[in-house]
Amino acid sequence: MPGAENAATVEFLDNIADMLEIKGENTFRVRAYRDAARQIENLTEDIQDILRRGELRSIPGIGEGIAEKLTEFLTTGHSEYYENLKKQVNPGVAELLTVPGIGPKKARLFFDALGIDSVEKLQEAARAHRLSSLPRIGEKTEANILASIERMRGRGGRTPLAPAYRAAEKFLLQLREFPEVEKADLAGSLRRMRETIGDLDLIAASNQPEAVVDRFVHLPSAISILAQGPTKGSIITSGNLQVDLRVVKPEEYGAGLQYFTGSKPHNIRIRTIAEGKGLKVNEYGIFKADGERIAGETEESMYRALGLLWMPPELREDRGEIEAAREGALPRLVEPSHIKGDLHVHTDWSDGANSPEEMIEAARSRGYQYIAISDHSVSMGFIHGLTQERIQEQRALIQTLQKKYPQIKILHGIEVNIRGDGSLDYDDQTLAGFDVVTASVHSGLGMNKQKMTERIIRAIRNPYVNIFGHPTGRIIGKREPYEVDLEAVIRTATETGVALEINSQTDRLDLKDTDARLARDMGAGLCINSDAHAADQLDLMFFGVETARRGWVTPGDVLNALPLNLLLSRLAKPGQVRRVA
Ligand code: DGT
Ligand code: CA
Ligand code: CA
Ligand code: ZN
Repeated sequence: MPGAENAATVEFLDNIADMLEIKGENTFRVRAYRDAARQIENLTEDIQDILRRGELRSIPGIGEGIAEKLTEFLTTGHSEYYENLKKQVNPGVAELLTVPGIGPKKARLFFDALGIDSVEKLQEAARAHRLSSLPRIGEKTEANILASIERMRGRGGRTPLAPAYRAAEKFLLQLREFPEVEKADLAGSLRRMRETIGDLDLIAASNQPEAVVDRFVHLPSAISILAQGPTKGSIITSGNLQVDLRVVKPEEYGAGLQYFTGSKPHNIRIRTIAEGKGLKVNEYGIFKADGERIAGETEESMYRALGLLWMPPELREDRGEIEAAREGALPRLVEPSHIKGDLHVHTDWSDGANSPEEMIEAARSRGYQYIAISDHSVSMGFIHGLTQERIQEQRALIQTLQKKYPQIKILHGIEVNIRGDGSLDYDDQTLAGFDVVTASVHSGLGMNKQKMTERIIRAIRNPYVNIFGHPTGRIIGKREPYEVDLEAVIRTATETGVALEINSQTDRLDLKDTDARLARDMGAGLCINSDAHAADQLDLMFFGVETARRGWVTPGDVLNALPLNLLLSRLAKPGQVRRVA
């Protein structure tokens, strides 16, 4: 793929420049490699094609020396010069470049002045305030370096979507208030709503980018500045998140938004399509060979210039969206406004924080048509799973509350535990008494794949089960999904009409995007639930919907996108006549 080969060449040249800089070579030589890298980054054509025509030297900034090295690299995948250069640089010093905010100049300074040749030693030196004793290194820089290293080491590096999104939204509100800012949006993985976020990317349109960056890096929530340049800034928040801001000209906003939203694989495909049409695409726009700019003000214009429809950011992962956009076959994705109710919320009758009435009021204030109070079942004794007696008491309470809240339909639901053998916590007669039954696995997670698959299939073949809760049991960053033949489960769910849940809890998002897509493709129904354990958690629904969107899910696939009358007929018990809408 042309994009990939060109990208590798850019990296090769930047690495050479880094090594030269660490060595303290003449700045003009360093700059020559950097300039060459930038030129290749902007090529509209495969560098191998240029090499084949013997025209490397026609690329501006590529002289004889660099052309020779490129030829060797591109024909053999190897460079004698670079290998030698690497040998001349202490590998520990090169490792310092992996710390955000440390470039070759600083790495060299730390090595020369303090003998620092590992990230470990750098951390020690920063802790002992030895860095700030150096010229041009202030206490603030020292603190930033320490924070960067701690971040690198501290966690796996990725933050769950919900907290990252909330933090980014606050920044966005502040950015939009800056007098120099015309518009601002999320970008990167956050705009694509990936389940975890590496760093937060924001983009703003302004004719005074420097002023915007300056305000941004000095926001009170920025505890340290990683980088501050004429068009970009990068900070760390008190919550230990990295936030990157790019500022582009208003007329280049669409191009910038498209580029910095990614994903990288999506952008590589976009660039390849452009190259096929003799066009060049970058963060400033789309250009003809003669330099004329034909798109860039809006994202739509960018995609249109390439013969594609605009596509929602959640789809931009190179998972078939480009073909669909070309053929006009993009899915009509589910939206938060399509959701008519929540079928999985807990109360203080089991492990929730709020009373049924508080949950009902919260659902009503969100404009829902229905809500299912759905606490845990009896085997979850340690969190007050409902006994037969308490089921009846709760049902009576719901009937009373229904009279008090006629505007919303209150369903009596249950999250019934799937036992080790696939039987359920209650007998059929008890299950038949609930309006909606969600069956979930909460124990015996270490079972082998065949047993687990049989267990789940038996459970969802129970005619009283409507929803299979958090189907893979994963906890993001903490627990892998249990071993299960998910396709066999989806097939059974499709046959029996059981909806697979997309659980919206921050650390679950289960089904995840690609599994939701699989379920949808296999014709299974889905149900997006908050699994709220407190009233404000009803808002987590948003992240479940976003996960569904990443799975190409349409409103027609979603049980709780149905209006109440259709939902009720779908939930009719076996033997009961299905109500006609
Ligand atoms: P993350 O931060 O790991 O959750 O993932 P992203 O997708 O937010 O990645 P990030 O923050 O490194 O970059 C933001 C976007 O900028 C990325 O989605 C696409 C674009 N981008 C960054 N570097 C490159 C690159 O080398 N080539 C291309 N084509 N696009 C890039
Ligand atoms: Ca990012
Ligand atoms: Ca970034
Ligand atoms: Zn559960």
